[in-house]
Amino acid sequence: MKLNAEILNEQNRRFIKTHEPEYHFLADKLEKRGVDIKQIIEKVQELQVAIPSWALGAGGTRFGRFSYQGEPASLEDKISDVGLIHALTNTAGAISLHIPWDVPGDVKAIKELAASLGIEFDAVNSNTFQDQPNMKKSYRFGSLCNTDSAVRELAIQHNLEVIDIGKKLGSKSLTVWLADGSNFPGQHNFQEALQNTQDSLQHIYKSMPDDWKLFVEYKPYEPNFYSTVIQDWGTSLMLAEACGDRAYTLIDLGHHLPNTNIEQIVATLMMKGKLGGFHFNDSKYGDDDLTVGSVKPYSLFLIWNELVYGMENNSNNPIPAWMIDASHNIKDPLEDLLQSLEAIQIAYVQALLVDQNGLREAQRQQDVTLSQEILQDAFRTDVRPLIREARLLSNAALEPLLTYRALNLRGQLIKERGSYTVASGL
Ligand code: AOS
Ligand code: ZN
Ligand code: ZN
Ligand code: ZN
Repeated sequence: MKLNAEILNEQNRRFIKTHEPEYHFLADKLEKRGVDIKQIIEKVQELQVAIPSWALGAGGTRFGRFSYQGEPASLEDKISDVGLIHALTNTAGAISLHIPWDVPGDVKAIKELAASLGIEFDAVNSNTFQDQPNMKKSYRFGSLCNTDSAVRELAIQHNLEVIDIGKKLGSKSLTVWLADGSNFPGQHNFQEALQNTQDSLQHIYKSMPDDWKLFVEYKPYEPNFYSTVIQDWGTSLMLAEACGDRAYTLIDLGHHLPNTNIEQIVATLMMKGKLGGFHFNDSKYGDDDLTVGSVKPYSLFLIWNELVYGMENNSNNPIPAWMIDASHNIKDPLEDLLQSLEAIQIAYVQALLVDQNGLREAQRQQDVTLSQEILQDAFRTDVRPLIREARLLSNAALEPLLTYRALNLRGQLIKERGSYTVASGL
């Protein structure tokens, strides 16, 4: 199923009367303050967030999984789902694959399908946290960190295969997230586990093409509950530095202990030019992988504020590779992703509205109250009309979620794919 401009235009007609006055009211107000609306709209149109292949089906917990009707059953289905989200929002122009969940059969056909929908292949993800059928050795006690060199070699070779698949598709980066760690004190020699991991990552890094980036993701706990080899941004940064210039830290918002100041981590890494990848989600307790902005929208704004500052001031840092890393158990996964994309855009635009000069001046004057006011003024602006306008100008949907429902897109997917589907991979 494919959406075209005609279908979307017809839907947009229903909302245009409400949109226009709301947009002009906001645009006038901001322009009077000296905000360059055109530039902000362009930035919104440029922002593209990759969708991970595993977010397109309903996820689950260790207690069970409730499948969602009409889920994608193949890589082709997953790409066309991302195509739908991208047509509605003009913000999801990339997909991030997980190997071996998404090994492409006919590479040429897959590439053509993606290109026809305006979808690029973002970072490829390796998987050494699950054993695959017929493996000679097991990852039970870790992969790149394992005390057994044969297991480490197996995990390294897997990463090289993932790079090969990515090369064929046109990906330019590899994301490594390791489940490696220990469940009980004494299980690991911490130094040996870290050293093995570093050696293995260096091997993988050296095997990447010259124009590729390596993203090293950290996470404090889970699936291991006593120690995790790459537990925090410091460890990730250390490993990235040990690998080389094209190795970077990847921040996943859910990978922090409660109340960690993530925006400060963003600032620190960008100052060093080492923030390469970014996984959006939200959480209350741990790696909950909930809809972006659903629990802590002000934190999301403060994080974007540092991202915007870094993009404007740290030319040594590449523009991070944006991805949503969420996985929902009970909602329609496509609706969940539409909500996440909107939340990302809202926080981004609010951060773009921060009066940077005023803030720097207030900071110099040690005016704590004014500094806080400047941030909160931006955060409390309802920027949705601006985002709608950006979508309208890109021939996308003024109201993606309402349009998705009005067109009964889930119903059509169920008709095509059937009611009792289980997304491939997970
Ligand atoms: C795991 O917790 C990490 O967030 C990974 O980035 C990702 O979710 C995983 O590779 C998919 O299973
Ligand atoms: Zn992640
Ligand atoms: Zn995670
Ligand atoms: Zn997560």
